[in-house]
Amino acid sequence: MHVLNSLPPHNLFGIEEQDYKTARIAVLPIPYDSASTYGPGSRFGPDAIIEASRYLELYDIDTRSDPTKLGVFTLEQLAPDFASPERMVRRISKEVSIILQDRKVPLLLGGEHTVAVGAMDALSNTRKEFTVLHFDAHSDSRDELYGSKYCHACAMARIAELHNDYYSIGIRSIDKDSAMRKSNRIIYMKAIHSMGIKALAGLLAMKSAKNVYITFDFDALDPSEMPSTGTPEPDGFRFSEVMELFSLLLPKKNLIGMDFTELAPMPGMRAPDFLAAKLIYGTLAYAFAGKPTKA
Ligand SMILES: [Mn+2]
Repeated sequence: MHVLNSLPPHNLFGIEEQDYKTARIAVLPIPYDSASTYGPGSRFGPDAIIEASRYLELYDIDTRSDPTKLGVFTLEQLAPDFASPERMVRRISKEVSIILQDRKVPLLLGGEHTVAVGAMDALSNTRKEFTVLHFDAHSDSRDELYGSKYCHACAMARIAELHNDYYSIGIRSIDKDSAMRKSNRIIYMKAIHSMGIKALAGLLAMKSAKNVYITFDFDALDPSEMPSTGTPEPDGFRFSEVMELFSLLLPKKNLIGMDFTELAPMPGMRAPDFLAAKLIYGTLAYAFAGKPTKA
């Protein structure tokens, strides 16, 4: 039965009629945060993003488009596996493989950053050439933490084992061993401040493959705009800087998948949840709807 005057349905962007068959983007909500160390709560992230996204204006001013017209289908939430993070990663990999076989672009809503490892496992099986663009305050490059190789602080170490074409962008917290390795795959926030967003876009456009995968930890953003993360770190990206970067970079690239992780919503605080939803919307607009219009 259809309720007259109902609120938007509870899916990403509150889309009235979802159709998996024709959808280009498949959204997989993963309420999983079992391996967090400092502040848990990112298991509530997918719900908070979806809730906020229902109230988003779907017309994007900058690209003069409505990216939901691509077809965005929100799948059921993936049940967490509490037995082991390794099994959870395998479960995610299986789901993402199905999405890829169905020729859709996976969009994962975390949950903690570990969920990205599952996506990477599935993508590396496709043998496609692609570059991972990793946005984060933390390098997440520890081999293990507290005896676990599958924790959120080890996500990039695992991803790098599966796929070594990646850039970690916006880093401002790193363990000594990882820093000493002096990887040219790490782009520190300090360097970004001095080169500026346009130069960063140029650098990434040049250095990355045509296909890109975005793994976006919300703590890449400055805590003043994005306080709702388990491990906030000062001096991050502004929302507008990320959008500018994506507007310059993504129209030149082919976005093959993405995950947005580590939003740990704070009760009563709606702005960060809304920002997260809008950032995802903007990513789709620039990646799929085309070039921004001149200001
Ligand atoms: Mn992080």
